Amino acid sequence: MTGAAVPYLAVETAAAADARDLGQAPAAPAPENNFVVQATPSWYFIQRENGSQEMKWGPVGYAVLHGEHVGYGELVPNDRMYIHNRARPPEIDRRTWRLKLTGDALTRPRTFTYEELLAMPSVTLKRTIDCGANCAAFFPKLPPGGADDRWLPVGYTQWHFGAVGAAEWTGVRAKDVLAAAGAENPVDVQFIGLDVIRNPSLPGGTARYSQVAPAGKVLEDDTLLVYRMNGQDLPIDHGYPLRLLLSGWAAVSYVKWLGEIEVSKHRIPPSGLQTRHLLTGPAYPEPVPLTVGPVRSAIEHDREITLAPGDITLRGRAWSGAGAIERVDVSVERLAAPGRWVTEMPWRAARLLSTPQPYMWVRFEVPWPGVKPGQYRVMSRARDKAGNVQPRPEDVVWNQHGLGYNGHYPLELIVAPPSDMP
Ligand SMILES: Nc1nc2c(c(=O)[nH]1)N[C@H]1C(S)=C(S)[C@@H](COP(=O)(O)O)O[C@H]1N2
Ligand SMILES: [Mo]
Repeated sequence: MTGAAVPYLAVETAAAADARDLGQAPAAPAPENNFVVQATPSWYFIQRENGSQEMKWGPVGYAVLHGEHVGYGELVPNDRMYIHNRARPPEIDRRTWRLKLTGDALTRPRTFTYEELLAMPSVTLKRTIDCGANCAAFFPKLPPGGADDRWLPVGYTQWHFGAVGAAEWTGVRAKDVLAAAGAENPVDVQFIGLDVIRNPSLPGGTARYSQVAPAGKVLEDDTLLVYRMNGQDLPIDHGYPLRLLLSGWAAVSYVKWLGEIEVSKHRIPPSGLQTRHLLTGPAYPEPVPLTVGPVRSAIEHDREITLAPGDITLRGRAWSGAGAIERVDVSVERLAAPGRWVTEMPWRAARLLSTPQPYMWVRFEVPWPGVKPGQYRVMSRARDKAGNVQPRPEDVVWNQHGLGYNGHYPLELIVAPPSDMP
């Protein structure tokens, strides 16, 4: 390690750092990681698949920032935010880039330059961003009750708790942009990205990433077209130069690298990849779009980490697409015999570390005193102000695309004395 020479160490992969130490040029990204542009060091990210970089929760509670060991504040630094890309981000020059406004609900269809958007009134909001498929790995791989082969799971990213983050977003109101193009009685709005996704199951083999949202949601005051994240230009992997932010909705609809917005007087039926973002399965007679993000929470530790015995403080964060968090409870089980978990600490109210804000995660902590060596699992269960509570894992409703899992799934931790090995 070069220590003091690298004040903010997250921007290098281990391989790049090795190459630099050896005086070599950094290597090109490996083909299995070519859907992401920035460095994603393995001490801050887990690569679930190409383009799917999960945020590790350990560094959220305890990370090296500016050379000091501290947790993240309420916002995740840009270079630590999870990434979900279906293709390599398009190369965009914002001097020639245009946002096209099209569709039969516009009386003045037009384009916007980057500067024109920047000149419009700007809004800055703190918002959690949570992948609709976050926690998908915790779904049983078959629907409860049967191996009906119509409902075998299709492939989806096996996220654990870390397809989530929070940032301060700056942009223009979508409604101002629609008004400047003369929108009249819009019904549905389609947001189309400039990335081209290749998948043999798509008609023609390719599609642009796009999502449809009802005009009612798009015209809300906190629906933004975002160009800044935590005060900086949107990073390439997060949608440079412009992305959508639909406050409270699952991030699958926050289209990145926006190129076109189609404003329609009619319903726009889901097409292409959009059909994978619907809730389908035995519990859904008709496919249902995933809109509002579920209430979820996570503990600020990586899986199966070893903690020292003694007094432990469990910390975590809870969030909901339906608004603000109301309370969080935490419980702990201990492995008493192989396969047999017993209650170690019954559900106990956690202390919220700030006043919960709508659509922002809130930090919580709970003391866990006098912990003895053993194998434990910790669960956090959040409730939002709308009354939604995280269900028991066995009560989560299965769906074929692995969306919306929010059971209070356990995180396994080991408590053991420090090793006396040299
Ligand atoms: N154009 C485009 N937009 C996209 C995606 C994508 O693959 N292409 N992924 C979506 C999904 S599923 C998620 S969870 C969020 C991830 O945003 P982030 O990578 O900035 O965290 O972007 C959404 N917007
Ligand atoms: Mo996602």
